[in-house]
Amino acid sequence: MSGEAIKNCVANSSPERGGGPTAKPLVEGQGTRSPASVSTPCPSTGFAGPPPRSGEELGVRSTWTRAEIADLFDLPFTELVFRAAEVHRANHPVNEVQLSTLLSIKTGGCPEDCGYCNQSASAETDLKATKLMDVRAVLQSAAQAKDNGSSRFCMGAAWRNPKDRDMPAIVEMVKGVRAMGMETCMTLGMLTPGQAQRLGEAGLDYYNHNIDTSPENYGNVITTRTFQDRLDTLDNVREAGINVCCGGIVGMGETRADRVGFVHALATLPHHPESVPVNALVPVKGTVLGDMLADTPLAKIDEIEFVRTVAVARITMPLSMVRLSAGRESMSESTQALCFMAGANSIFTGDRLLTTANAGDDADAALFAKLGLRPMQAEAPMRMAEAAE
Ligand code: SAM
Ligand code: DTB
Ligand code: SF4
Repeated sequence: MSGEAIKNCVANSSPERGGGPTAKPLVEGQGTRSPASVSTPCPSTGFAGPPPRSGEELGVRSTWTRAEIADLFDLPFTELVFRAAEVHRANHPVNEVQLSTLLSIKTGGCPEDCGYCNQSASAETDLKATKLMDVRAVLQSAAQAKDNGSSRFCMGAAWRNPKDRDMPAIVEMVKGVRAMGMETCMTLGMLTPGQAQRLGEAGLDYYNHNIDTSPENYGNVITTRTFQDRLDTLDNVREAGINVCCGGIVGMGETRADRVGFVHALATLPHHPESVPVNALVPVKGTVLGDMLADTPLAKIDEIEFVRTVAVARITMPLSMVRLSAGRESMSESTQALCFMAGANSIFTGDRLLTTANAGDDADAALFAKLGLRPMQAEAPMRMAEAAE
C-alpha cells in the first residue's frame, strides 16, 4: 500500500474523523477524493477491499425466485437480521454509512399521479410549485451540503421527464457539483436514451428512478406511467454508463407479497442497482395515500416489517448500498439501529428531504455518536466488482 493510501486509511478510521462515540461525525471528515474513486483496503478497519472480484464470485446473482425471497421474509426476525449482518460485513466496511443530501431543484406541479406524492398536481396540498432553480443557487446549496459532511448531492425535479430545453442548465449543475469533489445524483423522471447519454457525458454519477412497489401493485399507486416505462428509463441510464439508484416505498398499504415482489423485481434486474433506497411512506395530507393512512392508521408499516424489508434487500443484493431513505424522521433510534444492523449503509442527511422533513444533522450526529457510526468516505464494493468485469 502506498504512503498516501495508508495516510488516507488511518485518517478515515481515526476518531477525529467521526470514529469515536464523542466525535461529531456528520460535520467532520469530508475527504477530497474524486467522485469516481474506490476505497482503499484498510488494515486498521479490517475491511478487505481488493483484489477485485467479479460479482458472481462475490455471491451476487439475479436468479432469485419469489419463493426464496418469501422464505427470507419468513425467517425468525433475529435469524434474518443476523444473516443480513453477515452479508453486510462480508461486503462492506462495518460501521460506515454513506451520506447524501437532497435538494428539490424544481418543486411541485408534476403531471404524474403518484398516490404518495405531494408534488403531483393532482394532490390537494398547499405546496407551492416553483420553476427550475438557478444553477448558481443549486451550487451554493451543494457547497453547504459538502461543508456539512455530505459526500453526495442529489438533485430532484418534479417532472414526468425533463424537456430538452432544461438540459443545458441540468448539465451545468452536474458539472458544477462534480467540480466541488462531490458525487452527483439526479432524479428527473423518465429519460430518453439521448438525455441519459448527455447526463453521462456531463459526469453524472447516479440516476435515481424507483420502481416503487411490486409490478402487481404498481397500477394501484400510479396510473400515468407503467412499470415498464420505469424499466425502460433504467435501461437508458445503464446504457449511458451512469450508476443506477433504484428502490421504492413500503408502508403504502401493500401486502407482504407486494414487498416480496418489490425486492424480487430489483434483485432480478440483470445488474443490481448500485443504490437501493428503501423509503417508508411519509404520509402527506391531501395525497391519496397520506389520506388513506390517516383514515386507517393500522395500515401504517410495522417497524419490524420495515427492518425485514431492509434485511432482505441486503441479503439479495449483497454489493448494493441500501439506503434508509424517507421516513427516518418519524422512526425511533432503535428501529434505525436495527436497520443499520440489517445492512442499511446509506442515509439522506439534513433537515429536509425534497419537500418533507428529515431527521436533521443534530439528531443524526447524536445517533451516529450513540451507535459508533461514521460517515463513509468511499463506496466501493459494486465498483470493485465492476472493475473486474
Ligand atoms: N419525479 C421524479 C420521479 O418520480 O422519478 C423524481 C422525484 S420523486 C419525489 C423520487 C422518489 O421519492 C419517488 O420515486 C418515491 O419513491 C419517493 N417519494 C416521493 N414521495 C414520497 C413520500 N411521501 N414518502 C416516501 N417516499 C416518497
Ligand atoms: C428516494 O428514493 N427517496 C428520496 C430520493 N429518492 C429522491 C426522495 C424522498 C422524498 C420524500 C418526500 C419529499 O420530501 O418530498
Ligand atoms: Fe411527479 Fe416524481 Fe412526485 Fe411522481 S414522485 S408525482 S413523478 S415528482
